[in-house]
Amino acid sequence: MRIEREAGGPRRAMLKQKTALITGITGQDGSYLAEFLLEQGYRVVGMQRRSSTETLWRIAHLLDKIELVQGDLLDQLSLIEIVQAYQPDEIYNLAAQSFVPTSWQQPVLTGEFTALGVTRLLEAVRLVKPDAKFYQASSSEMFGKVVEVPQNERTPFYPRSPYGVSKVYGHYITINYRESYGLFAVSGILFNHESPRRGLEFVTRKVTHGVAKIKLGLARELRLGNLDARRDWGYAPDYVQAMWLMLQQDQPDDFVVGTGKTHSVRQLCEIAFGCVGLNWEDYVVVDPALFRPADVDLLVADATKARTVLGWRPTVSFEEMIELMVDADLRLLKGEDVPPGMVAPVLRRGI
Ligand code: NDP
Ligand code: GDR
Repeated sequence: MRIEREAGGPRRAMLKQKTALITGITGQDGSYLAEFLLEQGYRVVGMQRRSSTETLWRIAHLLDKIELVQGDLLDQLSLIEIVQAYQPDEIYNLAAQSFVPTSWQQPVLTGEFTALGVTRLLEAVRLVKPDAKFYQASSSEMFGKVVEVPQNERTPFYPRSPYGVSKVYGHYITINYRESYGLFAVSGILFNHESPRRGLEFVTRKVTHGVAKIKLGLARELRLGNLDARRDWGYAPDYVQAMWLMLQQDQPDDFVVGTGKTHSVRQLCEIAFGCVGLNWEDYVVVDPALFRPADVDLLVADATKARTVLGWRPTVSFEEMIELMVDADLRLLKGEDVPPGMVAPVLRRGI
């Protein structure tokens, strides 16, 4: 718990609990960030969009500790009303259409959520709570067809998907509101980060879940796209701490966050199948339908600034993370106890 003392000395001292608003609280990062902020003593308010189906499985274990409010990045007034009602000290904008392939199928909607949604939320902050600190979830996908290796805060962007283009917009509008209106608005350029809570469509989880299914005799092959793509993959719980650290600085600034190590999808397969004593080449099938119209070939972070200014460091290696994800997926499919926030209702039924 962070304690702030008022003028008047210890006798008048009082606890001032900070309020954090998280958009995208039902997503992978939102769930870990909510856990982390609760541990720091925050009042946590999560914005959830209306859905006819259950989306709360990642935060089911937190529901009696957080407050949920309905709102949507597409709806300006809902954002203004939420900021007005909760008066947050810190706002973490994690909501987005975050799956890169979908951004080619729904480029306009991706732009509405992932690009213009940032402006809508910044407008709410500017109008209602300009002293709130604002975090924008920017992405290494902005570097795209990289112009230098490794990538840091000064590396020029070259996005390769409608998603990447939308994130570049979100990044610059955040900086623009900082410079135009003096908001404490920061952009965290986070490289890929994964966990047992990762959506099944993303490649790490697709592989660890696929390995578990094959090991248990529930599948015979795993279909993948580009095995040569290289990513700087870290562990999601480490990354939400970097988000928080950015908002605890005296001055707003932007930071690259990543491990500085890169692996190919092929190496990911080798390690994940190796965890259960199988040879990946016996099971992986390359499916041309899974290749992207334009891919990002190589990402690797130079996170020197985050290390020196924020004191941030990753704590879990790529190999350790893949092992814990394979283990969690094996447990899930065997019906054993799994880490909190992992069990989607649909998976519990074994689909
Ligand atoms: P997820 O896809 O797991 O979560 C996305 C969240 O956004 C969900 O809670 C989703 O709600 C919500 N959302 C989507 N559209 C809207 C909308 N119109 N209004 C309100 N909420 C909406 O993403 P991650 O947790 O992995 O990522 C968090 C953020 O960080 C995203 O912005 C992503 O682009 C970015 N990022 C992620 C990285 C990663 O490696 N994970 C790396 C760099 C950036 P619902 O449950 O209803 O679908
Ligand atoms: P990415 O993650 O696009 O980097 O975006 P994803 O896991 O989807 O892809 C990583 C790389 O793996 C290759 N790949 C496959 N990808 C998927 N999803 N499925 C496959 O079958 C497959 N086969 C090969 C891809 O071509 C790609 O090169 C993630 C998201 O979380 C974004 O929201 C975030 O901004 C970035 O990470 C940083």
